[in-house]
Formats: sequence, C-alpha cells, structure tokens
Amino acid sequence: MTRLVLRGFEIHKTALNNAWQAELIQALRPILKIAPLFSPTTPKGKPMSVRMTSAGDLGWTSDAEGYRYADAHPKGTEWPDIPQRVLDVWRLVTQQDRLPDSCLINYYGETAKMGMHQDKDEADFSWPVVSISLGDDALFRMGSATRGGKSDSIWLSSGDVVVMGGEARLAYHGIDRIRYKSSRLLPKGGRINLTLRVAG
Ligand code: MD3
Ligand code: FE
Repeated sequence: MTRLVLRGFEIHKTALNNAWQAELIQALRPILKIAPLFSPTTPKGKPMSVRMTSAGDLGWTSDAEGYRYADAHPKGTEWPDIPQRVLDVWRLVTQQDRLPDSCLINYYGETAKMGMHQDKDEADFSWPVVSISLGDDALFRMGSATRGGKSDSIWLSSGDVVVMGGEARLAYHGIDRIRYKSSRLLPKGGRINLTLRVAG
C-alpha cells in the first residue's frame, strides 16, 4: 500500500486487499435488495448516469426538490445499516472516534460519469470524507475550491481509498470515465464507489 497526497487529497493505493474487497461486495448484496439502486434526477430534471443508493441514518438523494440527505430511500424504506467492514475502512484511514452516519453507494456502468462538483450538503465540513473504489478503474479529477481552475487527474483502482479533509474537503472533483471491464471484481463489470460521510 502506498499513500500519496495530491491537492490535499490523501490517496491510499491498494489499501484494501482482494479478500477485503470481496467482503465489501458481499456485504452490499443484502443492502441492494432492501434499498435498490436508483437514478437520481438533478433539480432541473436530468437523470444522472450514475445509479445510487445509501446505507446509514442518512442517504444522499436528488430530485425536483433539490440535492439533500434524506432518512429514507425514495421508495419509503429506511436505509440499511452501514456494514462493519465498511466502518473498519473509515477507522483505518481517519483514526477518528466519530463514525460516519452516511454511506453513499454509487454504481458506474460502462458510460457513466460524474461532472465536477463540490460536496456541500453536509452539516459540518470539518469531518473528512472517505471514498472506497471497487471494480473497474476510474479517471478521478481533482480541482480546487473554485470552479474552472486547474485540475489534476488520477486513475483510481479497485481497493484504493481516498480521504478528503482540510483544503481538499471543499475542492471540486468528478469522475470523467471508467475503464469498463478492467477489473474482475464485479462479474458484470462497472465500478462501485462507497463514500463515507458525517452528514448530519
Ligand atoms: C472530494 N463520488 O459521491 S469519490 C460523490 O467516485 C463523489 O463516485 C465520486 O464525488 C465517485 O460525491 C468521487 C471521491 C470524492 C468523494 C467525496 C469528496 C471526492 C471528494 C468530498 C469532498 C471532496
Ligand atoms: Fe462528490
């Protein structure tokens, strides 16, 4: 495992071995049954190409009412609990006593991407955000706290963990594309990103 710091983003390459990655995928199966992936629409009504769901007390969602954290899935069911093996990753990289109350599960199919944005829907930006990459490689773009400035890109692979704290916490970021079927973790291909946050 190697750790590199770019624009304040702390990137832990291969933080999770294959066994841990496989355990995380197994832990997600029952969650996806209770809280299936859905395609959020932007407040303007455009469907996002990334499909999502959540675990924890709060889950991120978007529709005509806007971007926000909600205490239930759009179909009305409570979000499932965050799996212990996911919380273990948070403890490993943040060394915080406080645990996240939200785990966003993003699924990227062959052509999905996520435009440059800031994460600003959380109550307190002093908590770090942790991202866990599983499955296909993704081209992750990191900018600064102002839109349209310079950016750096890095390929994230399955088992990589990124910590956003300090100056990186309000930096613009996005996923330009994935390298479909570059990993064998998910038999059908695609990428799963778990984003852990103290949202409330
Ligand atoms: C930088 N997800 O869900 S993870 C998101 O790979 C999101 O699915 C991307 O951006 C993904 O909001 C990127 C890396 C990431 C996550 C949260 C951040 C970078 C961040 C929060 C603040 C700053
Ligand atoms: Fe984000």
